[in-house]
Amino acid sequence: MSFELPKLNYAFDALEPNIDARTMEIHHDKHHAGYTSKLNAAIEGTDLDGKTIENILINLDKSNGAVRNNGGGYYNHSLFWEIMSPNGGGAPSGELADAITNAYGSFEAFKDAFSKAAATQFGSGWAWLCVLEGGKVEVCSTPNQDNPLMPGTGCGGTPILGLDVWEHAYYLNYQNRRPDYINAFFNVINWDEVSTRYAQGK
Ligand code: MN3
Repeated sequence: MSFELPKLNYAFDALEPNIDARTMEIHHDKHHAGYTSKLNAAIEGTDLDGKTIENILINLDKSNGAVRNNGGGYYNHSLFWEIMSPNGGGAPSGELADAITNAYGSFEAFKDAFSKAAATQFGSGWAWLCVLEGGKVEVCSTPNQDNPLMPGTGCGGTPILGLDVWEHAYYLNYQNRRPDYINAFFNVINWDEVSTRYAQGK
């Protein structure tokens, strides 16, 4: 059994002007496809073959660079496409909104904390919102293709929102203006999907 590149639920240009079509096409069809095929090559014939991606990452041997980088890349991008939508933006409601308010005081304060985590992740990496057991939420960031499912990242819980801050995610349209890309990301967040993941993960 091997992993398959998931299809996007929307067209490459559907997130414009926040994320441009060319970036989406290269990011999905080249970068994510590359992580997928390299992950499959790395696990073929090993005892990881046939396991779920979550199981592989939770039990990861971090010295296995091929599985760490490509398994992380496979999982992170699969999440990333789903938590964005052409009909996204705004703010969450219900129990996720309550959890964010409990942790950060307000949605705006959460947005500041998440944006800061994304802006200050040095080099390539990801910013995350995670749900911990009991329903508490927490912002963190990881380098490269690491993610909070992996052991010993300093991030805990289950990721329910993630933002790719590798330059390949924004450079064509935003060049060095990472903060503008982060701000635009908030216009396309699919809070219904994030809320579903919160309910499943808490
Ligand atoms: Mn990427």
